[in-house]
Amino acid sequence: MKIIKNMTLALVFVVMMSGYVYTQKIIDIIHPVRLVAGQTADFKISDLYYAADYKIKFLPNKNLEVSFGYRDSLLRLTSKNDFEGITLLAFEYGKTTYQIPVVVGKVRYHTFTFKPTKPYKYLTVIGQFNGWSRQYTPMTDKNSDGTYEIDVPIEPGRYEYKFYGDGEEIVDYANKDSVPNGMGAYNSVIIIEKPFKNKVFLHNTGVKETKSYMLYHFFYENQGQAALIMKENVTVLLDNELVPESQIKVENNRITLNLERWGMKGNKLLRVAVTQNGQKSNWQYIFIQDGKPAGSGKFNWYDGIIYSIMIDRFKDGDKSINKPLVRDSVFPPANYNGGDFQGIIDKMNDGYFEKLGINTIWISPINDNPNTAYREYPSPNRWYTGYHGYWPISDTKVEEQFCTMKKMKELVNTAHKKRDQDSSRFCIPSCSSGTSLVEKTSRMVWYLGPPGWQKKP
Ligand SMILES: [Ca+2]
Ligand SMILES: [Ca+2]
Ligand SMILES: [Ca+2]
Repeated sequence: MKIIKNMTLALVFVVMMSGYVYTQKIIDIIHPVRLVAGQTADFKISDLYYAADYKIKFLPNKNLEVSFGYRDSLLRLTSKNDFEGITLLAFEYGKTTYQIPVVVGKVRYHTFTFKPTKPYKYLTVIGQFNGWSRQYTPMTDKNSDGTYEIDVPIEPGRYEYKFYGDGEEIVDYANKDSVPNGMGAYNSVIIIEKPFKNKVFLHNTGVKETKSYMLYHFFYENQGQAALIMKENVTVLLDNELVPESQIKVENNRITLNLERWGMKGNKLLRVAVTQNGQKSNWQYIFIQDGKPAGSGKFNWYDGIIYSIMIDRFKDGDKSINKPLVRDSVFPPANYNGGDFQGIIDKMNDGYFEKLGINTIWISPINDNPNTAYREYPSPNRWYTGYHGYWPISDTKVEEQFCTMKKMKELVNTAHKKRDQDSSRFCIPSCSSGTSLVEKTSRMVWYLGPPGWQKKP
């Protein structure tokens, strides 16, 4: 008996341990963080992903100085070595090594200069790049040669600007490029060119499958490129983990990833990007389901082409239940306009969504909203109704101007019938936020969800 008891305890321990290991897996996709070259930035690690705890260990990175405090879970990154591009910051958690993609970009400065014809006590440059602020960019003449200067950090683009001296706006007479400012005067114009002249793009050129491998093909396009790319220029992540170089082949700007099929079960995200001489390509994101790109087989939610319906504004299918608020002060576009469940059913039966290529419908909240109006606080203080559905007052009653729960079920059944006929999808009612009803409302979402979802809580 005692042995059995001990075995039971051991079993409980094993179960607990496996539970422990399970919690040590990061499910969230960690999105790239941005850093300015040569500068330091702080990131709250819990903003990057969720985990039961943040007892993680960062591995050294040649382009980043890294410090991490367990107590405040603050990650401090400084880019070093004048690096620009994409680098992966690796950390260990549980038994897995994860990667945080870090995108480092340099800030470009433009020097504005102005040689005034008379002395100014206070001179500054104002423009679209600084919101025409008269405070942030004062100009100085450090070498006393009569020309005032300032270096302004500025993104590529076209900007209108002026100088501002002692209460007076001054056009840059040294710059011939100016445009009327709509107030009877002129603004000077400057164009800041992009730092890289070459247009680069990473193309997804398809997938092939063999018995034990999936082969993902890409082509890196870069006209005027100095040298072909090598493996070290290619960043490949499967979920948050590094795809080792042994699985990457690069030849004449063509990239092939050889991924073993057995490791590709379930839903995964493949992310690929190229960075060369500081210039970054786009990211190619490929959602994968059991090794194949989502959409190549059975329906996946990533394939959902969503039509978002605000019920009241979509189609008035049943005029007998229209009951807009009778109140002069209600702003007419903010009153009920008559859209309802019947209108959506009619359009589904018309084949309207299929013609548009829509396979998923998302409808606004269906909960009963108050039959009164509320006034917006900021001016012009108009009165609004709850036509949008985001002011729920009941977690069981359906808004009477949309119809009844019975009609809602008819809508759901119509969508299901469509799905069974031609792979159209079902609608997901939005969940209201900011009220105590959120939890209950989201249960409603589950209950109305498609097959395969949790039926009832
Ligand atoms: Ca000067
Ligand atoms: Ca109606
Ligand atoms: Ca109501």
